[in-house]
Amino acid sequence: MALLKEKLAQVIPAWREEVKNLVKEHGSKVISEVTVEQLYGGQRGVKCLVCDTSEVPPDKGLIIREKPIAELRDRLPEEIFYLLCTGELPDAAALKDLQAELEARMEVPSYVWDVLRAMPKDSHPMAMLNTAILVMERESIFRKKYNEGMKKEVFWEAMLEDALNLIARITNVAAGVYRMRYNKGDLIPPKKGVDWAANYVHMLGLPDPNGDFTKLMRLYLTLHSDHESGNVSAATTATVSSALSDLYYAVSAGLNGLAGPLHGLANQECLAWILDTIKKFNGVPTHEQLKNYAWETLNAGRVIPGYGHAVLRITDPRFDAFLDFGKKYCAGDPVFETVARVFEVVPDVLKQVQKIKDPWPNVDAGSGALLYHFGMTEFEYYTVLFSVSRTLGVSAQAIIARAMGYPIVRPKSVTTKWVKSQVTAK
Ligand code: CMX
Repeated sequence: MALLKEKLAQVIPAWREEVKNLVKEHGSKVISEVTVEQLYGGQRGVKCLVCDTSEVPPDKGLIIREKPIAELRDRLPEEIFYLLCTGELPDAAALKDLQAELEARMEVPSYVWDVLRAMPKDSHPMAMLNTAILVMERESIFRKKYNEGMKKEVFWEAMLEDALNLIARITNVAAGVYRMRYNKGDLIPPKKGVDWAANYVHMLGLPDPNGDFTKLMRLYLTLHSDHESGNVSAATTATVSSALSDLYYAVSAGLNGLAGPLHGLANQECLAWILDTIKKFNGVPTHEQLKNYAWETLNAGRVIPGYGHAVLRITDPRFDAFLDFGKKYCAGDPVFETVARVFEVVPDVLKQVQKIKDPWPNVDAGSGALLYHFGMTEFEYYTVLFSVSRTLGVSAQAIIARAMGYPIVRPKSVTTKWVKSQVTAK
């Protein structure tokens, strides 16, 4: 038995017991309320989901299994997956074992490439990625075993199988999307004996003479892996998977949400905004020019991409990690210098707009400039990278949800007429 599966088999019984007792002893206690404003405001702040893989306190940012993301910057993404699933970082043997599992599952069925080749040439890379995930649904172990009468107690084992297959192949698929969509030549097969992110870089085929792009990819895939479960991609994956739709259906659905401009697509829009400013001002803009351009954007009724957050009220620690990386590896690059200068100017502008609750940069504000620096200039593709990483988190969440036997998600909706009757009565 693979070591990750062995570890999960060890920890799951205690988690089940803990939640069973919690519900038994405190099942009727109130932990959150909903105001009318929240009801019509995207349910902000309503505590109605459980997520044990990570949490995002507004004043601290991402914490994975009680470890702040700043402490995990140098970890490999596959170590993060193990941490998300089990609550512990893997030891050397468990990491090696997980890497071997992924390596053994990396081959993408040839029909996936046939389907992608048949798509219109101008398809968005996210539509290509999500189509590829969906066509692989026929590979689902969960669906097969469910149809054979698998018991509920072992749902998680089949989910883990699907997750490992999907995670192993998604870098291969994503690299293939890149090479096909941007006419980069033949697909590059995966190689043996390298870590997950390094293999992705290898299959993308971009030059990486001193390994710095691989370092960025490891960081990128670690930082975007999880962000609790209320965001669009995670909540969607969890809802779809709660219907016992298998992981291919669930992850494809969640990543379709990530393709929205207010969520994962913001990273492509962010770099576009930065490049526009450089073009407009013929180089790295001055502080004054940036301030004026930020106001121009706001006055035109547009958002400044990469700034603001539904939960955070500080500079996103993931942005800090990218900024530090950029200072070390991309100093002097005008695109990176502009990102750094925007950070010096834009928060003060946004603070003056009363309705904006968070004037600080989120994860998307800096990542695009770093990818651009290493030659990945097709910014429509950036959300695919986010998706590859986020697959780690949403898959871990889905494995745990099935292990815990959580039921189908079905909150209650109400009509506006009912809301009116409630508030008038009160
Ligand atoms: N520029 C301009 N206006 C902004 C803004 C920004 N960066 N951030 C928030 N606002 C506006 C909102 O559009 C909203 O305006 P309306 O009331 O007119 O609709 C108002 O301020 C209040 O918004 P909020 O409560 O502060 O933020 P929300 O929780 O509604 O939205 C987010 C959060 C991320 C969608 C928003 O800040 C935004 O659109 N930012 C730019 C896009 C972006 O960077 N998205 C990536 C987020 C990371 C991710 O999830 O992937």
